[in-house]
Amino acid sequence: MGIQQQPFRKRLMCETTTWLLFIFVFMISTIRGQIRYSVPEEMKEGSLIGNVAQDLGLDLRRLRSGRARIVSGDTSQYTELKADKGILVVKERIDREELCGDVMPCSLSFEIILENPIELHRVTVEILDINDHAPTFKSKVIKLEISESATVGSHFDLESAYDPDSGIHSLQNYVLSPDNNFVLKQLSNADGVRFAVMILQKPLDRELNPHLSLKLIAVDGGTPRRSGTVNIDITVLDVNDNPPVFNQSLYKATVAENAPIGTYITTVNASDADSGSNGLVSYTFSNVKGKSAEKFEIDSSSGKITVVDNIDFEKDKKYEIRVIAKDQGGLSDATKVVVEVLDINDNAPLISIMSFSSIISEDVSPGTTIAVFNVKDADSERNGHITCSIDSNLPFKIQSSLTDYYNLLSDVAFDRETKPEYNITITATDSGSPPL
Ligand SMILES: *[C@@H]1O[C@H](CO)[C@@H](O)[C@H](O)[C@H]1NC(C)=O
Ligand SMILES: *[C@@H]1O[C@H](CO)[C@@H](O)[C@H](O)[C@H]1NC(C)=O
Ligand SMILES: [Ca+2]
Ligand SMILES: [Ca+2]
Ligand SMILES: [Ca+2]
Repeated sequence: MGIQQQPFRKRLMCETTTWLLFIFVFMISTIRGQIRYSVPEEMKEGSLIGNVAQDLGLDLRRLRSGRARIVSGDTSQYTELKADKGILVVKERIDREELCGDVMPCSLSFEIILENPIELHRVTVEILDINDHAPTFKSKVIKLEISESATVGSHFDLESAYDPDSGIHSLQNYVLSPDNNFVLKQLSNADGVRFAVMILQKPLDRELNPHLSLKLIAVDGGTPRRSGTVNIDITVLDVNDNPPVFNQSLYKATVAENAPIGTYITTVNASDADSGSNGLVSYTFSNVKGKSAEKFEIDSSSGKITVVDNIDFEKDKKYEIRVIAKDQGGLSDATKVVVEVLDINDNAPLISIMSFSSIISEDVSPGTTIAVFNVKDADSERNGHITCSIDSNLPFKIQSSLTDYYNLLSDVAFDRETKPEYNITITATDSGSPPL
């Protein structure tokens, strides 16, 4: 045969096919008999392995007289020969995983010796695997941090599970749940250990889902199947993929002229869906100089707009301000704030005499123009609507001519001898409240 005898392992004897073949050939020539049994692992102490007496064709008396016993004691702890009954039983719990690990098939070999005359019988007990282990992961949770900009097809290596059982009872498959964003790719390395890689198939969006919670389940092929689970906690890292957005494209406000400095106008508001500095918005006016920018001020963090200079309706009736919101990553949005100035009655009418004949002849006919005057009021509407009057006892009247122009006319015939002189006061009044 040319095969050298292998040294027995210290505690366990797990043979290769070649070794079995060797034993077989060896036994034909030197050993009287050999028997083989198959038992599952984890059998109770005292469980029957086989009827040795019967299988070897020996009677119980011969066993007794030959003081039959097990030799090659390295694995003798597991089995016991009950010579009185001629049976072989389990003496101590047999754990296939401990005995053989990955080696298949797993068996115990020993000899039964009888004396007077000496007889040697080889017994091989094959230990069959049972599915007494579930696949397990070392960690309870796998934590991953993945940028929301990760491209489809990106790979994420996952911890593999371990199931010490053999063959079909060992790890067969991985399942990922839920599988919306990722799919699993299952691979085996050279020594047959199965592992899984998670592949991004649908882009992540931190604004939609900042945290994903998945389960990786490892399953064996037993009946019933056993499984082990590890949680996969994914933190989606932000990138600046959202600009700030104003909640209104136009903000309208009013302000009374002469409003004191610090008067509140309005608050603009832009939101940014990103987190941290990518979502931190600051507000500025688009133009730093110019009438609008100098009359108002914006709080860069709150968007609150207030008055910082005197507002005069007579100079500007409306302001239009462009406001820019910018995040720390440089993305921006713009909006328009229209501030309408409300007039208040802060201007009195102003009378100017354009022409005046201070001396008139007593025989002028009634309706002769004595003076032409102009009244101006810088306010608008009612605040600038003028009425002119004179003392009603005087023999004069006022007639409006062109816009803002008035004529002072004689109303009756004069008589110098009765009254040589009149002192006339013209009063111009606007319609504001209070009137000026
Ligand atoms: C900005 O507007 C949004 C919705 O329009 C609102 O939820 C948020 O509270 C506002 N922010 C401030 C500071 O008022
Ligand atoms: C926009 O935000 C401002 C300031 O927070 C708020 O007063 C206003 O109601 C918001 N407008 C809309 C349309 O939500
Ligand atoms: Ca198993
Ligand atoms: Ca097992
Ligand atoms: Ca942003």
